[in-house]
Amino acid sequence: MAIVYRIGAAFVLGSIAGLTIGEPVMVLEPLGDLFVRLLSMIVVPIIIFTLLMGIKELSPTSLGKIGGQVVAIYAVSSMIAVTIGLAVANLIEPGTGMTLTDADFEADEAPSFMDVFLGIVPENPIEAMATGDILATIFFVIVFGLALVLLRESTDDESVRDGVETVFNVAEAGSKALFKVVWGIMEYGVIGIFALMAVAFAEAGIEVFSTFAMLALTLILAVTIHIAVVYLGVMILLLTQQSPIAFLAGIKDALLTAVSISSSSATLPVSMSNADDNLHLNEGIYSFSLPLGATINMDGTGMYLGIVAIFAANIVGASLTLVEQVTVVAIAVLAGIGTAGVPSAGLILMTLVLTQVGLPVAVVGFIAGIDPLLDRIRTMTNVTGDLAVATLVGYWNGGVDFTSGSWSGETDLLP
Ligand code: DAS
Repeated sequence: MAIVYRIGAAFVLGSIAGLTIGEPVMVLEPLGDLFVRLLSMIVVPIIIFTLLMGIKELSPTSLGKIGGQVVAIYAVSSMIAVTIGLAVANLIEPGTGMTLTDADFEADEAPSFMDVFLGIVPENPIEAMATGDILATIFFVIVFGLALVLLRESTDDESVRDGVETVFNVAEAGSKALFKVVWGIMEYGVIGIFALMAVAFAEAGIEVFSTFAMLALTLILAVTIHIAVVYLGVMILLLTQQSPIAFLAGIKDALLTAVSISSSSATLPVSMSNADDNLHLNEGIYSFSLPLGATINMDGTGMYLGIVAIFAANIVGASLTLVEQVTVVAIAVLAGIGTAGVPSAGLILMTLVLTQVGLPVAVVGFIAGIDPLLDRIRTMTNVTGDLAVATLVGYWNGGVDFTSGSWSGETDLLP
């Protein structure tokens, strides 16, 4: 049986065990804690390797005007997505009325915005990685990666160019190896989630279901607003004067694939064929922007990270200051850049977001059980965003017409 169904079964059976057996299931608590620790273990290395992979694609020659447009729109739409997530979460307040008692949350004083801003630049990058300071780690890896790309383009020394390729090859092997580790962790997750759900329901009782329902509702509402307003309303209808219905119809294969496999990266071949056959976008545009988007553009994920930050704060009876919520936006956008579109990517990123704002990481294990369901919603949103941006950039660089299928523009991306 596919892992996603086994996790779903563990979620349900663990919940039932917690509700029916009660206190004795507390003995399982270490098994749940282990699952959370395993997820936390790979956050920093997975960010470093996948971010280097994403930057490798940003070669200055292709970066150019179009690349700059693509990256700029990805950044803006991700910030809007996380902000919508936080706004909807502040409205619905998921997680209120329930406490996660074993969350050892201590309300440390809120950092000032300047502390957070300056803190992005690490005094010691290795220490930042070792202490899990993700914003500083991402900042250093982006700077280092761009330096490698510029060195590769500018040097005449073959050995230096080979050296740069070696670094990127190590990053590629490392990210592929770590995604295998993710699968292994999710295999163990069946046991870990059973334990976490049993403990959660033994401690909190039946009202936990309403808590999960509120979390799912918050995500669905935020995603609907973002897709309807930002993608369909602004990008497709307003800016490219194309029919939003034709857009959705054109990308339905990619959306169904994304919902089924919960991986933007694995959906890429379908996204590209929809972009070519149905949206009639120029290959020079989509062959650059879609792979990049699958790696660095994860609006659904970023939005969810903002929602979970509010959810976690409510569960421990805390509230996030505006500075902390802005910090969450920065981390969610940067973290979304740093992780490839693979199943449970959002679950892994959740640990770093919560750690950075001092919220209990135990919440990750707690909601891991419903993550396979919420992951599908996030992935579908991520893929929709990638295709909407490819359409907009295609329109800006020569025109797009879903119906006629004629491409009128020229780009400098095609070799
Ligand atoms: N599954 C991720 C993706 O492929 C999304 C996530 O985990 O948030 O985009």
